[in-house]
Amino acid sequence: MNDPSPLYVGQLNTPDRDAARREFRTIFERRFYTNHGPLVAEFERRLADRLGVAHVICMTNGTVALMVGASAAGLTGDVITPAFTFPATVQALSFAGLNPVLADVSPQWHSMTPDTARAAMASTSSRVAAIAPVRMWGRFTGEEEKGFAALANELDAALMFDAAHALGAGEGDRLAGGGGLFEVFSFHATKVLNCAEGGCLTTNDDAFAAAVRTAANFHDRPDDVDVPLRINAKMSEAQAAMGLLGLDALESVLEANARRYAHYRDRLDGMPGIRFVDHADTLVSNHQYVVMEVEERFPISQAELMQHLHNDGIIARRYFYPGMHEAPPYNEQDWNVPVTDGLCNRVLQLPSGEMIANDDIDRVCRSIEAVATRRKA
Ligand code: T4K
Repeated sequence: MNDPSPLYVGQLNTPDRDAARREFRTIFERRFYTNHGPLVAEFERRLADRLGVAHVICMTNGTVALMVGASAAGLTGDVITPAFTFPATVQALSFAGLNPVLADVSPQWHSMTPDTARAAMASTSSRVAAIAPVRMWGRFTGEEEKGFAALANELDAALMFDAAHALGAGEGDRLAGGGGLFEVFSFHATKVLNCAEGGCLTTNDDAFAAAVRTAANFHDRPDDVDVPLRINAKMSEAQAAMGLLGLDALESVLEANARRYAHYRDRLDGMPGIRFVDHADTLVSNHQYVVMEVEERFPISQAELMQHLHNDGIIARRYFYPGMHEAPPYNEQDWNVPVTDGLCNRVLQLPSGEMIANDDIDRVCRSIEAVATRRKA
């Protein structure tokens, strides 16, 4: 039998080929490749409409959008942010000159809560300038948002959401995008909306939007305002073309994701030692990730299960490992984040996205089932 092809995590959606050819032909015909071109403007308009926010500012990627947003807000001092996140969250805040203070997360949803953010204040004696929660796995609740807003208000701190996972996710009719001073999204190849690389900042604050537009471009724009620093963070026309094609397909991508997710659940729900992290019963999920915890009672550990899956060509990932509290330079300090510690050794990400058919999901599940019946060593 031929070796089956590897199965990856990440959405890796491809646009309709004919539509892509047409869209890229217009870029070549215009010979207008970057610097606030018409496709970027159209992508920003359509995103603002979809997310229900006043301003969308597209940039090179989500990391840079967070960095530019934090810098344009003119903040200095401490920022409370979770230890359990992709490195980009914390690195971008450091790059913007802020001092990250790492908070623990909820064991159920893996995200920082107003309570864990408050508890993290024990790790700092200086003024907290900002709170930067992550909408982990795309989870969004208005109640938590209110809790963070109240804490930010009490501390006179700015509130910014890393919504890299949350495009199209929400609660009822309200989608992520309009929280705090700003939110940032990622359009990396592995996301539901894919510009190969890309990201955006969303805000309802007109003055702040002007500051971000200025900060994201090195010089000379008619609407420039005063900002502490400027840098080239512009999205190109090629990226915007990918994004527009992705927006056309977004609804069908989300539906297909939900179907794939349901198939995983049908196969693995009830397996002792496996817990899925899914908020779709009560909230709108984009199912960008298929997240599970490998519990203590499962016959082998998360790291061993990952290796077992890799041996079968299933490239599951440990998101996130190590936690940011163990990653340099943040590991120079001791952090009190026991939940994060546990999750780093339990959470596993399974293959998802357009490349994964039901047969592939069956293959992943068979591979997990093959070890699930072993006796624990
Ligand atoms: N905040 C949070 C909470 C985030 O999770 C992220 C990014 C950010 C901020 C920053 O946003 P960006 O600056 O990236 O816009 C991936 C993504 O690169 C990253 O965007 C994402 N989060 C993170 C959770 O996952 P990696 O390095 O772990 O995965 P990567 O790029 O190796 O891709 C996964 C698999 O997909 C690979 O095993 C191979 C396959 N693949 C990947 C690419 C890019 C392909 O087959 N084709 C491809 O083109 O970070």
